[in-house]
Amino acid sequence: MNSILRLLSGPRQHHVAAVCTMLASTLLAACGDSGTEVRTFDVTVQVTLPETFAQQAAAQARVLLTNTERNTSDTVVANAQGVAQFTRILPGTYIASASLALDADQAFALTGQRAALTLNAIEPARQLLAAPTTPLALRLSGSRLGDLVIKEVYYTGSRTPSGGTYFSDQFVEIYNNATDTVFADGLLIADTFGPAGQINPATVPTPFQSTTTAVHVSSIWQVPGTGRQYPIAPGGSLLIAQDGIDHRNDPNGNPASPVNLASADFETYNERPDGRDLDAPGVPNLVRVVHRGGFDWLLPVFGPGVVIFRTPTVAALDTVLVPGTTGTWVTRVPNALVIDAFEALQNGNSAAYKRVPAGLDAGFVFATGTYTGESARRRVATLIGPRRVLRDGNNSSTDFEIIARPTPRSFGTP
Ligand SMILES: [Ca+2]
Ligand SMILES: [Ca+2]
Repeated sequence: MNSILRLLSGPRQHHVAAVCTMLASTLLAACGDSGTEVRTFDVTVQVTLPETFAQQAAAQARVLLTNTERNTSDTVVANAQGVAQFTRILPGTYIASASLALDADQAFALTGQRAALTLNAIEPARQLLAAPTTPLALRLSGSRLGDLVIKEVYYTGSRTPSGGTYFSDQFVEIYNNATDTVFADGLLIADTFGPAGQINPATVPTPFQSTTTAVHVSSIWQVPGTGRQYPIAPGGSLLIAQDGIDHRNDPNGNPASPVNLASADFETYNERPDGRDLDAPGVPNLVRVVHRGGFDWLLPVFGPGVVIFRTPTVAALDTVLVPGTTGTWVTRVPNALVIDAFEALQNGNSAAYKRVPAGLDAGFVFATGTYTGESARRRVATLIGPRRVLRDGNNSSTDFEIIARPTPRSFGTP
């Protein structure tokens, strides 16, 4: 209506202005600077939340319609249906954008994660000469970064039909607990240094317990990729096998093993001259960054600590000699790099053996014994549509439970 006001001040165009004023009040029309009639129109914007959220309408989203020629913006707050209605829009080039800030409680209701979140959406500039026949659609996106969690660690191993021990069927499963795709490229995974409990009378806890700002790890493996090669969808997972075979049916396996890991995303292949670790051809290999220990990435069957972390300079991490040893080395990973941690100890009396700093993981789980086929699985906190949001209180005591059989890629009843 600014153009009409300007016209009203110009006496030469007085009668045109009068006509336009009448039109504006009845037909929602306006006048151009030249005095020719310019129709205004309404623009409807439909704002939706990310597909993985509990509901789709982005109520209370702040929607901006910016005229790029005049550099002016109109703001409308979306209604409960996520609809923002703009009126009396002049023809021109516009950018539609929206934002929505969710506090922790709002985010929890929509995503299952209690953390404040800001969502945004922006559309490329478009010419609007008349009311669009369909609402302009804006899909908000945004998520906390680094929402990968350790979903399951099957570390106890299994018994063979003749009562022997078997641990090549161990696996770690990493889960995308976020609302957006996370790329696993470059992700690092490592096991903590130190015993899981009073394994024998001489066993002592890790000497690194006094270090609360870093975790000390033995071996480090890395997901390959250049940045966007290994997507994990929300609610999806990355399955890392010690050996990527069907342990129940492979001649190198154990008919009594509880798992088939032939479709794992990755395996830890520890290439060595004696060929003791087999390279399953169908399962890609993690990058072996640092390997210290056995013929494969062997997690302690008494209970491992596992961390996932990221750093662009893994080679720059400190290598530390374990006090009291002459040749046992570990790598120091600052807590700040750690995305998630898990800890299992030998039994309920093993708290003194904790290896993961409490700032990363305040507790631990324990199985009933070794080679039991039991697995440690993170509990489901809530369901958002079909997507499970897993509990993430940085405390393995409450976040995890021991289940009777492993459940790779599922949450089935074991
Ligand atoms: Ca292997
Ligand atoms: Ca392989």
